[in-house]
Amino acid sequence: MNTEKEAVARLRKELKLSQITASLLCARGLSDTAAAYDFLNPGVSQLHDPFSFLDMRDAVSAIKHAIASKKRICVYGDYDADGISASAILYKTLVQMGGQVEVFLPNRMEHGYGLTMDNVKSLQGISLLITVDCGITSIDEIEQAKKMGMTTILTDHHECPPVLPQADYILNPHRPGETYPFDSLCGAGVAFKLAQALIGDAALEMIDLAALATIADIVPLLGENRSISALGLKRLNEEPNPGVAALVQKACTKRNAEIDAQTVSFVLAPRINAAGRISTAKTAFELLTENDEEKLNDLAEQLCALNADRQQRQEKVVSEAVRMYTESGDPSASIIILYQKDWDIGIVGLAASKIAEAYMRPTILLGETEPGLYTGSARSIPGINIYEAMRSQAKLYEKFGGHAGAAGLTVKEEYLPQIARRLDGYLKQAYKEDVFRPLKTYDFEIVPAEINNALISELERLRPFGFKNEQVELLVRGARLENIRSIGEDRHAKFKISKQGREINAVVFGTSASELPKQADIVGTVSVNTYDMKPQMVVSVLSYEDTLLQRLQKAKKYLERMTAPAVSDRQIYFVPRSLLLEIYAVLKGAAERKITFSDEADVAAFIQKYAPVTEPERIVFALTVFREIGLLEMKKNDRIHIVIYTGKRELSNSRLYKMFTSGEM
Ligand SMILES: [Mn+2]
Repeated sequence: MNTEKEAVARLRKELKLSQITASLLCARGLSDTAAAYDFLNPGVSQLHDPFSFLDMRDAVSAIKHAIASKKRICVYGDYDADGISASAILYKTLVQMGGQVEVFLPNRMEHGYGLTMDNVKSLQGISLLITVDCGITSIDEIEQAKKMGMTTILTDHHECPPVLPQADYILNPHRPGETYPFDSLCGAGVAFKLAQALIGDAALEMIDLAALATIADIVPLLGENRSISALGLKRLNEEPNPGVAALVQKACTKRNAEIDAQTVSFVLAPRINAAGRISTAKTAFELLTENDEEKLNDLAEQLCALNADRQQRQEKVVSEAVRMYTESGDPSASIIILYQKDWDIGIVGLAASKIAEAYMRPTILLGETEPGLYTGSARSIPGINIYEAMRSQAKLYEKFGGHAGAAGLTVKEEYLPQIARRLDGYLKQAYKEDVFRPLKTYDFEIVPAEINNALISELERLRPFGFKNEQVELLVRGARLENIRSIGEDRHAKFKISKQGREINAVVFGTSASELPKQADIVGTVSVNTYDMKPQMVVSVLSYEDTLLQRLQKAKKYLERMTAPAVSDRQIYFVPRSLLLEIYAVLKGAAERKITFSDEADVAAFIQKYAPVTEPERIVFALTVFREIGLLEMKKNDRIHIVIYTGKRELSNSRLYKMFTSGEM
């Protein structure tokens, strides 16, 4: 067995890499030279043979036959960026081949996700039905299509249920016994493989759409997906689909900035998704398939407006969900399940990701679609397979499907409390507690002297970054922060990181100059600043140990200024009644024994020692609540004396406690 060190040395030598890049590749599981080489050189040669799919040859002949005999073909897609891109790829391919093609995109509000019975019944006169990004769970609907005389080709990438629909041909990399060598394609990735099988290299002209969907659908950016996204991003920058180009023009404020995976995730995909979420996916489909410039500009504008609307609706669901959770959620439960009659089912998935991220819990949010029937989305956190977890309760859903990271479901209202309890039980049994804590990770520890443009351009070769191939985060431990200057109306700051006599420029967003410490462990990404072409670090995490007293003072100030608890405040500050009682007992003991303290940190340390609470922020919360209800006074002469007042007190008389719990009273 080779040791890690030997592997790093071998990669350095054989691929002429720096120590840092070679170590990074090994740490990401690419210690084999050939695998590392492929990773660094994504390209057409790494696209697999589409005919490795079990049913590809037969599916291709069925399609060619339908085209030759002038039969009507329906591409049945989906309303998200993946389903829309998949539909666009196949539509363009079939039109190019001379096919009579129509596209059906279900409407989220009217029909819901995927192939539905009513929609299939509406496809009178269709001879060949090809699903993209959906269909793998639609047993009855495929049967119906066949009854109506359709030949059916099912292309999908979702997990396969135990019994598959009796489609004529199935292209799904997850299908049991499938011979295709890569199982993480997105729906548009599968459609792209079909296009390759049908028209060969001409399909490469649509690889930008496949890349867009691959990034938007959050499939791992590894293996073939890495080549698809790298090639597709290159095309997006050089010769993009005209609709995407129009959207970039409207949506991207920075002229001529490179379109990278982050632009796709944060700018393009949300706008394409917005169409299906709150209006009709048709708008986005047209954008990807039209050519008329004027029409494209109009469509791009519509998508930007829909996206603004989507953001607003999302804010509403998020803030209501936060309120419900902080008021009556159980912080010890390992999953958050919330539902409201009027929640927009096009939005709940996005809102669920925000809640999951904020509280580090898998989250399911649902809205009512029919009386007593709820439809919603689950979003997971890293390390938890939500699909597996939810599948353990499959009998309780009307409809269910998804992946490790996200799932969708339809369920009767009466089952929701039971589902919440059972999923909590399942997750507690299946996972260790530490998956519920936020990760603070970095890839490599470095000193400023090692950061230079050569290293940065080597690290660039690991792009595109995204799911399962995250941005490279570097740690500079014990760095001094010098020349701190505020930028952007003091919302952000610029400074120099210095260590061992060498320094580099750094910038931090969302932290003002006055909040920065003199010294910190800094985790961030490195890039070349386009203004001066010098390396700079974009800081993602600044961690520095405040003294206990500093943390207490900060917490006190923060709580004094608070008017409504923010998303994460409950986890940091809130102390429930039972724990308040324990802290109270400890303070009462100190008062009775006439123990005095040198300062507030000394009081906090005493509480930490005798009560089951360690975080200074929570101690400040407890002390503030006691003061507010007139239970406690801390008298300060040269030392602090604790004075406890007796008599009945109501927690509801505490402004702070009430703010965190107003729904429970
Ligand atoms: Mn998909």
